[in-house]
Amino acid sequence: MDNKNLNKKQFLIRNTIIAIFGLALFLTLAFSSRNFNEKDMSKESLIPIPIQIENYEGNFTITPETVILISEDEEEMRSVASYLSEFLSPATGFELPVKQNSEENKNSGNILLSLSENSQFQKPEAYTLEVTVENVHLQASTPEGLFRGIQTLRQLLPPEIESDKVQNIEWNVSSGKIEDHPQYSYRGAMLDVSRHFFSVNEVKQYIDFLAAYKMNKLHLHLSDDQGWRIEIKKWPKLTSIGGSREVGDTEGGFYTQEDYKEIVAYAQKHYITVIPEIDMPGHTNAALASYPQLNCDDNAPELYTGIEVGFSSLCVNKEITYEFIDDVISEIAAITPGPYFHIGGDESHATSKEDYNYFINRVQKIVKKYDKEIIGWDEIQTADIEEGVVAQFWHSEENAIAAKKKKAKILMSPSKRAYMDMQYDSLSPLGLHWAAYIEVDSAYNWNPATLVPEIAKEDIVGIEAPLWTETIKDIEDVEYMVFPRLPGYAEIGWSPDSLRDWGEYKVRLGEQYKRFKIMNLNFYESPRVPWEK
Ligand code: TNX
Repeated sequence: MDNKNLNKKQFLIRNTIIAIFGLALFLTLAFSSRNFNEKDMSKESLIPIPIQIENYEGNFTITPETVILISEDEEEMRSVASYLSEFLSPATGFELPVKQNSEENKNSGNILLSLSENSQFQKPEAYTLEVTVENVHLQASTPEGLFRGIQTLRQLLPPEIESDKVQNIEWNVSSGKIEDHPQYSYRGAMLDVSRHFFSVNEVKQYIDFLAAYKMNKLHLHLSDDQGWRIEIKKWPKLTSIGGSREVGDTEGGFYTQEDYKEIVAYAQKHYITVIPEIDMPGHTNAALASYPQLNCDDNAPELYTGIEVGFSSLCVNKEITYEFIDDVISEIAAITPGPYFHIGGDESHATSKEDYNYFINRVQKIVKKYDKEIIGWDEIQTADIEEGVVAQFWHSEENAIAAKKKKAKILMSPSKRAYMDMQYDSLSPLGLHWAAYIEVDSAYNWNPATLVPEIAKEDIVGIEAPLWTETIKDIEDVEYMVFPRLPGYAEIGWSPDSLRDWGEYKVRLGEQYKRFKIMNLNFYESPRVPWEK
Protein backbone atom coordinates (compact mmCIF):
# COMPACT_ATOMS: atom_id res chain seq x y z
CA MET A 1 0.00 0.00 0.00
CA ASP A 2 1.54 3.27 -0.97
CA ASN A 3 1.32 6.52 0.90
CA LYS A 4 -1.15 8.01 -1.46
CA ASN A 5 -3.65 5.15 -0.90
CA LEU A 6 -3.25 5.34 2.86
CA ASN A 7 -3.95 9.02 2.81
CA LYS A 8 -7.05 8.48 0.73
CA LYS A 9 -8.36 5.86 3.19
CA GLN A 10 -7.60 8.06 6.19
CA PHE A 11 -9.32 10.91 4.43
CA LEU A 12 -12.45 8.81 3.90
CA ILE A 13 -12.54 7.61 7.51
CA ARG A 14 -12.06 11.13 8.79
CA ASN A 15 -14.84 12.43 6.59
CA THR A 16 -17.19 9.65 7.66
CA ILE A 17 -16.53 10.42 11.32
CA ILE A 18 -17.13 14.13 10.72
CA ALA A 19 -20.35 13.32 8.86
CA ILE A 20 -21.61 11.07 11.69
CA PHE A 21 -20.81 13.69 14.31
CA GLY A 22 -22.38 16.40 12.18
CA LEU A 23 -25.56 14.40 11.75
CA ALA A 24 -25.70 13.61 15.48
CA LEU A 25 -25.23 17.28 16.29
CA PHE A 26 -27.88 18.28 13.79
CA LEU A 27 -30.36 15.74 15.18
CA THR A 28 -29.72 16.82 18.77
CA LEU A 29 -30.21 20.45 17.89
CA ALA A 30 -33.30 19.76 15.81
CA PHE A 31 -34.76 17.65 18.55
CA SER A 32 -34.02 20.03 21.37
CA SER A 33 -35.32 23.04 19.48
CA ARG A 34 -38.49 21.08 18.83
CA ASN A 35 -38.71 20.34 22.53
CA PHE A 36 -38.09 23.97 23.21
CA ASN A 37 -41.17 24.99 21.22
CA GLU A 38 -43.30 22.24 22.60
CA LYS A 39 -45.06 22.47 25.90
CA ASP A 40 -44.73 19.76 28.50
CA MET A 41 -48.12 18.97 30.05
CA SER A 42 -46.75 18.02 33.45
CA LYS A 43 -44.99 21.39 33.68
CA GLU A 44 -48.16 23.38 33.06
CA SER A 45 -49.27 25.51 36.00
CA LEU A 46 -52.66 23.97 36.64
CA ILE A 47 -54.78 24.98 39.65
CA PRO A 48 -56.16 22.83 41.27
CA ILE A 49 -53.32 20.41 40.56
CA PRO A 50 -54.70 17.25 38.87
CA ILE A 51 -54.21 13.81 40.38
CA GLN A 52 -52.23 12.38 37.50
CA ILE A 53 -50.52 13.75 34.40
CA GLU A 54 -48.73 11.74 31.73
CA ASN A 55 -46.74 13.54 29.01
CA TYR A 56 -47.01 12.78 25.30
CA GLU A 57 -44.94 14.27 22.52
CA GLY A 58 -46.18 17.16 20.46
CA ASN A 59 -48.90 19.76 20.62
CA PHE A 60 -52.52 19.96 19.62
CA THR A 61 -53.56 23.19 17.94
CA ILE A 62 -57.05 24.64 17.87
CA THR A 63 -57.76 26.10 14.43
CA PRO A 64 -60.80 27.65 12.73
CA GLU A 65 -61.49 24.16 11.33
CA THR A 66 -61.71 22.53 14.76
CA VAL A 67 -65.12 21.01 15.52
CA ILE A 68 -66.46 20.29 19.01
CA LEU A 69 -67.91 16.80 18.87
CA ILE A 70 -70.31 15.32 21.40
CA SER A 71 -70.87 11.61 21.99
CA GLU A 72 -74.64 11.97 22.38
CA ASP A 73 -76.83 14.59 20.88
CA GLU A 74 -78.78 15.60 23.95
CA GLU A 75 -79.51 18.96 25.49
CA GLU A 76 -77.07 19.00 28.38
CA MET A 77 -74.20 17.75 26.23
CA ARG A 78 -74.97 20.47 23.69
CA SER A 79 -75.04 23.04 26.43
CA VAL A 80 -71.62 22.03 27.83
CA ALA A 81 -70.16 21.95 24.32
CA SER A 82 -71.63 25.39 23.52
CA TYR A 83 -70.16 26.70 26.74
CA LEU A 84 -66.73 25.59 25.49
CA SER A 85 -67.30 27.03 22.02
CA GLU A 86 -68.48 30.37 23.46
CA PHE A 87 -65.59 30.47 25.89
CA LEU A 88 -63.05 29.99 23.06
CA SER A 89 -64.66 32.45 20.68
CA PRO A 90 -63.68 35.98 21.86
CA ALA A 91 -59.90 35.42 22.00
CA THR A 92 -59.53 33.00 19.07
CA GLY A 93 -62.10 34.68 16.84
CA PHE A 94 -63.25 31.17 15.85
CA GLU A 95 -66.87 30.08 15.88
CA LEU A 96 -66.33 26.40 16.54
CA PRO A 97 -69.42 24.37 15.60
CA VAL A 98 -70.86 21.68 17.87
CA LYS A 99 -71.74 18.41 16.12
CA GLN A 100 -72.62 14.90 17.10
CA ASN A 101 -69.68 12.55 16.74
CA SER A 102 -69.92 10.26 13.72
CA GLU A 103 -67.61 8.38 11.36
CA GLU A 104 -67.34 11.26 8.89
CA ASN A 105 -66.29 13.63 11.68
CA LYS A 106 -63.48 11.38 12.77
CA ASN A 107 -60.78 13.28 10.90
CA SER A 108 -58.26 14.90 13.14
CA GLY A 109 -58.14 18.39 14.60
CA ASN A 110 -61.26 18.10 16.71
CA ILE A 111 -62.27 18.24 20.37
CA LEU A 112 -64.40 15.29 21.44
CA LEU A 113 -66.54 15.42 24.59
CA SER A 114 -67.90 12.04 25.53
CA LEU A 115 -69.82 10.35 28.30
CA SER A 116 -68.42 7.08 29.51
CA GLU A 117 -69.64 4.48 31.98
CA ASN A 118 -66.09 3.45 32.81
CA SER A 119 -65.54 2.58 36.48
CA GLN A 120 -62.83 5.22 36.83
CA PHE A 121 -65.58 7.82 36.58
CA GLN A 122 -67.53 6.81 39.65
CA LYS A 123 -67.41 10.32 41.04
CA PRO A 124 -69.72 12.64 39.10
CA GLU A 125 -67.00 15.27 38.70
CA ALA A 126 -64.22 12.90 37.62
CA TYR A 127 -62.82 13.36 34.12
CA THR A 128 -60.04 12.24 31.82
CA LEU A 129 -58.49 14.66 29.38
CA GLU A 130 -56.35 13.15 26.65
CA VAL A 131 -54.60 15.46 24.22
CA THR A 132 -52.70 14.08 21.23
CA VAL A 133 -51.28 15.83 18.19
CA GLU A 134 -54.48 14.80 16.36
CA ASN A 135 -57.27 15.61 18.81
CA VAL A 136 -58.52 16.37 22.27
CA HIS A 137 -60.65 13.77 24.01
CA LEU A 138 -62.44 14.73 27.21
CA GLN A 139 -64.35 11.97 28.98
CA ALA A 140 -66.52 11.84 32.11
CA SER A 141 -69.59 10.01 33.35
CA THR A 142 -71.62 13.23 33.58
CA PRO A 143 -71.77 16.60 31.78
CA GLU A 144 -70.66 18.05 35.11
CA GLY A 145 -67.42 16.07 34.89
CA LEU A 146 -66.94 17.37 31.34
CA PHE A 147 -67.47 20.91 32.59
CA ARG A 148 -64.73 20.49 35.22
CA GLY A 149 -62.41 19.04 32.57
CA ILE A 150 -63.06 22.02 30.29
CA GLN A 151 -61.59 24.25 33.02
CA THR A 152 -58.39 22.19 32.81
CA LEU A 153 -58.30 22.53 29.02
CA ARG A 154 -58.76 26.26 29.52
CA GLN A 155 -55.65 26.47 31.72
CA LEU A 156 -53.66 24.39 29.23
CA LEU A 157 -54.27 27.06 26.58
CA PRO A 158 -52.09 30.20 26.47
CA PRO A 159 -53.20 32.90 28.97
CA GLU A 160 -54.36 35.04 26.02
CA ILE A 161 -57.39 32.73 25.82
CA GLU A 162 -58.84 34.83 28.68
CA SER A 163 -58.87 37.93 26.50
CA ASP A 164 -62.13 39.40 25.23
CA LYS A 165 -60.43 40.57 22.02
CA VAL A 166 -59.08 38.46 19.16
CA GLN A 167 -55.43 37.52 19.72
CA ASN A 168 -53.29 36.45 16.79
CA ILE A 169 -51.39 33.58 18.33
CA GLU A 170 -51.24 29.81 17.92
CA TRP A 171 -53.71 28.06 20.19
CA ASN A 172 -51.45 25.22 21.24
CA VAL A 173 -52.22 22.69 23.94
CA SER A 174 -49.47 20.43 25.23
CA SER A 175 -50.29 16.78 24.73
CA GLY A 176 -50.63 14.15 27.40
CA LYS A 177 -53.24 12.55 29.58
CA ILE A 178 -54.79 13.85 32.79
CA GLU A 179 -56.89 11.74 35.14
CA ASP A 180 -58.58 13.72 37.82
CA HIS A 181 -61.33 13.86 40.45
CA PRO A 182 -62.03 15.91 43.60
CA GLN A 183 -61.32 15.02 47.23
CA TYR A 184 -64.37 16.77 48.66
CA SER A 185 -67.85 17.05 47.19
CA TYR A 186 -68.46 20.51 48.69
CA ARG A 187 -66.05 23.19 47.46
CA GLY A 188 -67.45 26.65 47.78
CA ALA A 189 -67.32 30.31 48.57
CA MET A 190 -69.78 32.60 50.29
CA LEU A 191 -70.72 36.12 49.27
CA ASP A 192 -72.32 38.44 51.83
CA VAL A 193 -74.75 40.54 49.78
CA SER A 194 -76.33 42.02 52.89
CA ARG A 195 -73.64 44.31 54.33
CA HIS A 196 -73.10 45.64 50.81
CA PHE A 197 -75.42 44.76 47.99
CA PHE A 198 -74.01 43.22 44.81
CA SER A 199 -75.91 43.32 41.51
CA VAL A 200 -76.94 40.21 39.57
CA ASN A 201 -74.06 40.89 37.17
CA GLU A 202 -71.54 41.12 39.98
CA VAL A 203 -72.78 37.82 41.41
CA LYS A 204 -72.39 36.28 37.95
CA GLN A 205 -68.77 37.45 37.87
CA TYR A 206 -68.25 35.84 41.27
CA ILE A 207 -69.70 32.61 39.84
CA ASP A 208 -67.21 32.84 36.95
CA PHE A 209 -64.35 33.01 39.47
CA LEU A 210 -65.57 29.90 41.30
CA ALA A 211 -66.19 27.94 38.11
CA ALA A 212 -62.70 28.62 36.75
CA TYR A 213 -61.21 26.74 39.70
CA LYS A 214 -63.75 23.90 39.77
CA MET A 215 -65.62 25.12 42.83
CA ASN A 216 -69.20 23.88 42.95
CA LYS A 217 -71.08 25.76 45.70
CA LEU A 218 -72.11 29.41 46.01
CA HIS A 219 -73.44 30.36 49.44
CA LEU A 220 -75.37 33.66 49.36
CA HIS A 221 -75.73 35.44 52.71
CA LEU A 222 -79.06 37.05 51.85
CA SER A 223 -80.06 38.74 55.09
CA ASP A 224 -78.40 40.40 58.05
CA ASP A 225 -78.81 43.42 60.30
CA GLN A 226 -77.90 45.81 57.50
CA GLY A 227 -80.10 44.49 54.71
CA TRP A 228 -82.70 41.98 53.54
CA ARG A 229 -81.87 41.16 49.91
CA ILE A 230 -84.44 38.71 48.57
CA GLU A 231 -88.04 39.43 47.62
CA ILE A 232 -90.60 37.57 49.76
CA LYS A 233 -93.99 38.10 48.14
CA LYS A 234 -96.00 37.69 51.35
CA TRP A 235 -93.76 40.14 53.25
CA PRO A 236 -92.99 42.94 50.77
CA LYS A 237 -91.61 45.42 53.30
CA LEU A 238 -88.65 43.14 53.96
CA THR A 239 -87.15 44.49 50.76
CA SER A 240 -88.88 47.88 50.37
CA ILE A 241 -87.74 48.88 53.86
CA GLY A 242 -85.25 46.21 54.93
CA GLY A 243 -83.40 46.19 51.60
CA SER A 244 -83.22 49.94 51.13
CA ARG A 245 -79.81 50.73 52.69
CA GLU A 246 -76.46 49.07 53.33
CA VAL A 247 -73.34 49.59 55.46
CA GLY A 248 -72.31 53.27 55.38
CA ASP A 249 -75.96 54.29 54.80
CA THR A 250 -75.63 54.19 51.03
CA GLU A 251 -78.39 52.89 48.77
CA GLY A 252 -79.00 49.14 49.18
CA GLY A 253 -80.88 46.85 46.83
CA PHE A 254 -82.41 43.41 46.61
CA TYR A 255 -83.02 40.54 44.21
CA THR A 256 -86.53 40.02 42.92
CA GLN A 257 -87.42 36.33 42.77
CA GLU A 258 -86.84 36.58 39.01
CA ASP A 259 -83.32 37.98 39.65
CA TYR A 260 -82.62 35.16 42.06
CA LYS A 261 -83.79 32.60 39.49
CA GLU A 262 -81.45 34.21 36.97
CA ILE A 263 -78.52 33.80 39.39
CA VAL A 264 -79.50 30.19 40.09
CA ALA A 265 -79.77 29.41 36.37
CA TYR A 266 -76.38 31.00 35.66
CA ALA A 267 -74.85 29.01 38.52
CA GLN A 268 -76.45 25.81 37.22
CA LYS A 269 -74.92 26.39 33.81
CA HIS A 270 -71.56 26.42 35.61
CA TYR A 271 -72.46 23.34 37.69
CA ILE A 272 -72.59 25.40 40.85
CA THR A 273 -75.25 24.89 43.51
CA VAL A 274 -76.65 28.03 45.13
CA ILE A 275 -77.15 27.84 48.89
CA PRO A 276 -79.42 30.59 50.21
CA GLU A 277 -78.89 31.77 53.78
CA ILE A 278 -81.41 33.60 55.90
CA ASP A 279 -79.56 34.34 59.11
CA MET A 280 -81.65 33.90 62.29
CA PRO A 281 -82.60 34.42 65.09
CA GLY A 282 -79.83 37.04 65.44
CA HIS A 283 -78.52 39.23 62.59
CA THR A 284 -82.13 40.19 61.88
CA ASN A 285 -82.35 43.95 62.37
CA ALA A 286 -83.39 44.57 58.75
CA ALA A 287 -86.43 42.26 59.17
CA LEU A 288 -87.26 43.68 62.60
CA ALA A 289 -87.12 47.22 61.17
CA SER A 290 -89.51 46.23 58.37
CA TYR A 291 -92.27 44.62 60.50
CA PRO A 292 -93.01 45.84 64.07
CA GLN A 293 -94.93 42.62 64.84
CA LEU A 294 -91.72 40.58 64.64
CA ASN A 295 -90.43 42.44 67.72
CA CYS A 296 -91.34 41.27 71.24
CA ASP A 297 -92.43 44.83 72.10
CA ASP A 298 -94.07 45.50 68.70
CA ASN A 299 -91.72 48.41 68.14
CA ALA A 300 -89.67 48.41 64.95
CA PRO A 301 -86.07 49.52 65.44
CA GLU A 302 -84.35 51.92 63.04
CA LEU A 303 -82.48 50.55 60.04
CA TYR A 304 -78.89 49.77 60.96
CA THR A 305 -75.90 50.67 58.76
CA GLY A 306 -72.96 50.14 61.11
CA ILE A 307 -70.83 46.98 61.41
CA GLU A 308 -71.41 45.76 64.98
CA VAL A 309 -72.83 42.25 65.42
CA GLY A 310 -74.87 40.38 68.01
CA PHE A 311 -77.51 42.92 69.07
CA SER A 312 -80.70 41.79 67.31
CA SER A 313 -83.07 38.83 67.72
CA LEU A 314 -86.37 37.67 66.31
CA CYS A 315 -89.02 37.28 69.02
CA VAL A 316 -88.66 33.59 69.78
CA ASN A 317 -91.87 33.26 71.80
CA LYS A 318 -94.30 34.74 69.30
CA GLU A 319 -96.18 32.46 66.88
CA ILE A 320 -96.02 35.08 64.13
CA THR A 321 -92.24 34.59 64.07
CA TYR A 322 -92.72 31.00 62.88
CA GLU A 323 -95.43 31.95 60.38
CA PHE A 324 -92.98 34.50 58.99
CA ILE A 325 -90.16 31.95 58.80
CA ASP A 326 -92.45 29.39 57.20
CA ASP A 327 -93.36 31.87 54.44
CA VAL A 328 -89.75 32.90 53.88
CA ILE A 329 -88.44 29.35 53.69
CA SER A 330 -91.34 28.17 51.55
CA GLU A 331 -90.86 30.94 48.95
CA ILE A 332 -87.08 30.59 48.79
CA ALA A 333 -87.14 26.77 48.77
CA ALA A 334 -89.53 26.87 45.81
CA ILE A 335 -86.98 28.70 43.66
CA THR A 336 -83.89 26.88 44.94
CA PRO A 337 -83.21 23.62 43.09
CA GLY A 338 -80.20 22.76 45.29
CA PRO A 339 -80.70 20.52 48.34
CA TYR A 340 -79.58 22.99 51.05
CA PHE A 341 -81.07 25.82 53.07
CA HIS A 342 -78.72 27.75 55.39
CA ILE A 343 -80.37 29.02 58.58
CA GLY A 344 -77.41 31.04 59.90
CA GLY A 345 -77.66 30.80 63.68
CA ASP A 346 -74.39 32.61 64.47
CA GLU A 347 -73.68 35.20 67.13
CA SER A 348 -77.20 35.31 68.57
CA HIS A 349 -75.93 37.16 71.62
CA ALA A 350 -79.27 38.90 72.14
CA THR A 351 -81.16 35.58 72.43
CA SER A 352 -81.03 33.49 75.63
CA LYS A 353 -79.51 29.99 75.30
CA GLU A 354 -82.84 28.39 76.06
CA ASP A 355 -84.70 30.52 73.51
CA TYR A 356 -81.99 29.90 70.95
CA ASN A 357 -82.22 26.12 71.20
CA TYR A 358 -86.02 26.17 71.16
CA PHE A 359 -85.91 28.39 68.07
CA ILE A 360 -83.37 26.29 66.14
CA ASN A 361 -85.34 23.11 66.91
CA ARG A 362 -88.51 24.63 65.49
CA VAL A 363 -86.85 26.12 62.43
CA GLN A 364 -85.20 22.78 61.73
CA LYS A 365 -88.66 21.24 61.35
CA ILE A 366 -89.81 23.98 58.99
CA VAL A 367 -86.79 23.49 56.72
CA LYS A 368 -87.44 19.74 56.61
CA LYS A 369 -91.08 20.38 55.73
CA TYR A 370 -89.84 22.06 52.55
CA ASP A 371 -87.53 19.16 51.79
CA LYS A 372 -84.27 20.98 52.26
CA GLU A 373 -81.17 19.93 54.15
CA ILE A 374 -79.98 22.24 56.90
CA ILE A 375 -76.70 24.08 57.07
CA GLY A 376 -75.99 26.38 60.01
CA TRP A 377 -72.96 28.10 61.57
CA ASP A 378 -71.28 25.92 64.21
CA GLU A 379 -73.33 27.36 67.10
CA ILE A 380 -76.43 25.44 65.95
CA GLN A 381 -75.01 22.28 67.53
CA THR A 382 -76.32 23.45 70.94
CA ALA A 383 -79.85 22.61 69.71
CA ASP A 384 -81.12 19.07 69.04
CA ILE A 385 -79.75 18.94 65.55
CA GLU A 386 -80.62 15.88 63.52
CA GLU A 387 -78.18 13.46 61.98
CA GLY A 388 -76.79 14.72 58.67
CA VAL A 389 -77.26 18.43 59.39
CA VAL A 390 -74.24 20.38 58.18
CA ALA A 391 -72.47 22.48 60.84
CA GLN A 392 -70.26 25.12 59.29
CA PHE A 393 -67.14 25.37 61.45
CA TRP A 394 -65.99 28.99 61.52
CA HIS A 395 -65.04 29.79 65.05
CA SER A 396 -65.44 27.20 67.80
CA GLU A 397 -63.62 23.86 67.66
CA GLU A 398 -65.68 22.82 70.65
CA ASN A 399 -68.88 23.36 68.67
CA ALA A 400 -67.51 21.49 65.69
CA ILE A 401 -66.52 18.50 67.81
CA ALA A 402 -69.89 18.48 69.60
CA ALA A 403 -71.65 18.67 66.23
CA LYS A 404 -69.70 15.66 65.01
CA LYS A 405 -70.79 13.73 68.12
CA LYS A 406 -74.38 14.51 67.14
CA LYS A 407 -73.63 12.96 63.73
CA ALA A 408 -73.63 16.27 61.92
CA LYS A 409 -71.34 16.72 58.91
CA ILE A 410 -68.75 19.44 59.13
CA LEU A 411 -68.15 22.16 56.56
CA MET A 412 -64.71 23.68 57.08
CA SER A 413 -64.55 27.49 57.09
CA PRO A 414 -62.01 28.22 59.83
CA SER A 415 -61.95 32.00 60.20
CA LYS A 416 -58.19 32.06 60.86
CA ARG A 417 -57.50 30.42 57.49
CA ALA A 418 -60.49 30.62 55.19
CA TYR A 419 -62.07 34.05 55.76
CA MET A 420 -61.53 36.03 52.61
CA ASP A 421 -62.59 39.24 54.37
CA MET A 422 -59.50 39.09 56.58
CA GLN A 423 -56.69 41.49 55.63
CA TYR A 424 -53.58 39.95 54.08
CA ASP A 425 -51.43 41.99 56.46
CA SER A 426 -51.68 45.16 58.53
CA LEU A 427 -51.25 47.30 55.41
CA SER A 428 -54.15 45.81 53.43
CA PRO A 429 -56.46 48.67 52.45
CA LEU A 430 -59.59 46.47 52.76
CA GLY A 431 -60.81 43.88 55.21
CA LEU A 432 -60.89 43.18 58.93
CA HIS A 433 -58.43 41.31 61.14
CA TRP A 434 -60.34 40.06 64.19
CA ALA A 435 -59.58 36.42 63.31
CA ALA A 436 -56.11 36.81 61.77
CA TYR A 437 -54.11 38.39 59.00
CA ILE A 438 -54.29 35.81 56.23
CA GLU A 439 -51.43 36.02 53.74
CA VAL A 440 -51.64 33.82 50.67
CA ASP A 441 -49.39 31.12 52.19
CA SER A 442 -51.42 30.93 55.39
CA ALA A 443 -54.63 30.67 53.34
CA TYR A 444 -53.18 27.71 51.43
CA ASN A 445 -51.09 25.91 54.00
CA TRP A 446 -53.60 23.85 55.98
CA ASN A 447 -55.40 20.59 55.68
CA PRO A 448 -59.13 20.38 56.45
CA ALA A 449 -58.69 16.75 57.57
CA THR A 450 -56.09 17.53 60.26
CA LEU A 451 -56.83 21.11 61.33
CA VAL A 452 -58.99 19.99 64.26
CA PRO A 453 -57.49 16.69 65.46
CA GLU A 454 -60.88 15.23 66.46
CA ILE A 455 -62.34 15.90 63.02
CA ALA A 456 -61.30 13.56 60.24
CA LYS A 457 -61.76 13.57 56.50
CA GLU A 458 -64.84 11.33 56.66
CA ASP A 459 -66.59 13.82 58.98
CA ILE A 460 -66.11 16.66 56.50
CA VAL A 461 -68.32 17.55 53.52
CA GLY A 462 -65.80 20.01 52.23
CA ILE A 463 -64.50 23.54 52.45
CA GLU A 464 -66.00 26.99 52.01
CA ALA A 465 -64.27 30.37 51.97
CA PRO A 466 -66.64 33.14 53.09
CA LEU A 467 -66.40 36.75 51.94
CA TRP A 468 -68.09 39.06 54.44
CA THR A 469 -68.52 42.51 53.01
CA GLU A 470 -68.52 45.11 55.78
CA THR A 471 -65.54 46.79 54.04
CA ILE A 472 -66.09 45.41 50.53
CA LYS A 473 -68.19 47.68 48.31
CA ASP A 474 -67.95 46.54 44.71
CA ILE A 475 -66.59 43.82 42.44
CA GLU A 476 -63.09 45.40 42.30
CA ASP A 477 -62.93 45.12 46.10
CA VAL A 478 -64.20 41.54 45.86
CA GLU A 479 -61.44 40.70 43.36
CA TYR A 480 -58.80 42.14 45.66
CA MET A 481 -59.84 39.94 48.58
CA VAL A 482 -60.54 36.83 46.54
CA PHE A 483 -57.46 36.86 44.28
CA PRO A 484 -55.14 35.22 44.81
CA ARG A 485 -56.54 33.32 47.82
CA LEU A 486 -59.51 31.66 46.09
CA PRO A 487 -57.51 29.39 43.73
CA GLY A 488 -55.75 28.03 46.84
CA TYR A 489 -59.03 27.20 48.60
CA ALA A 490 -60.20 25.52 45.42
CA GLU A 491 -57.06 23.39 45.41
CA ILE A 492 -57.48 22.46 49.08
CA GLY A 493 -60.95 21.14 48.27
CA TRP A 494 -60.07 19.41 45.01
CA SER A 495 -56.52 18.03 45.15
CA PRO A 496 -55.17 15.29 47.43
CA ASP A 497 -53.17 16.63 50.35
CA SER A 498 -50.17 14.55 49.27
CA LEU A 499 -49.86 16.71 46.12
CA ARG A 500 -50.07 20.01 47.95
CA ASP A 501 -46.95 21.92 48.90
CA TRP A 502 -46.70 25.70 49.31
CA GLY A 503 -43.17 25.87 47.85
CA GLU A 504 -44.36 24.28 44.63
CA TYR A 505 -47.83 25.86 44.62
CA LYS A 506 -46.50 29.41 44.88
CA VAL A 507 -44.62 28.91 41.61
CA ARG A 508 -47.78 27.67 39.90
CA LEU A 509 -49.69 30.62 41.35
CA GLY A 510 -46.98 33.05 40.22
CA GLU A 511 -47.42 31.69 36.69
CA GLN A 512 -51.01 32.98 36.72
CA TYR A 513 -49.77 36.59 36.61
CA LYS A 514 -50.32 37.11 32.90
CA ARG A 515 -53.67 35.30 33.01
CA PHE A 516 -54.89 37.45 35.93
CA LYS A 517 -53.78 40.60 34.07
CA ILE A 518 -55.58 39.54 30.90
CA MET A 519 -58.67 38.71 32.98
CA ASN A 520 -58.41 42.30 34.24
CA LEU A 521 -58.47 41.20 37.87
CA ASN A 522 -57.72 43.69 40.60
CA PHE A 523 -55.64 41.12 42.47
CA TYR A 524 -53.31 41.50 45.45
CA GLU A 525 -49.69 41.11 44.30
CA SER A 526 -48.53 39.33 47.42
CA PRO A 527 -44.76 39.60 48.00
CA ARG A 528 -44.79 35.93 49.01
CA VAL A 529 -45.60 34.80 45.48
CA PRO A 530 -42.87 34.73 42.77
CA TRP A 531 -44.99 36.45 40.11
CA GLU A 532 -43.95 35.51 36.59
CA LYS A 533 -44.28 38.99 35.07
C1 TNX B 1 -68.44 37.09 62.01
S1 TNX B 1 -68.59 34.48 60.75
C2 TNX B 1 -69.68 36.89 61.47
C3 TNX B 1 -70.20 37.84 60.47
C4 TNX B 1 -69.25 38.97 60.22
C5 TNX B 1 -67.84 38.44 60.18
C6 TNX B 1 -66.82 39.46 59.81
C7 TNX B 1 -69.99 34.57 61.24
C8 TNX B 1 -70.74 33.34 61.23
N1 TNX B 1 -70.42 35.76 61.66
O1 TNX B 1 -71.44 38.32 60.85
O2 TNX B 1 -69.57 39.56 59.01
O3 TNX B 1 -67.53 37.91 61.43
O4 TNX B 1 -65.59 38.87 59.61
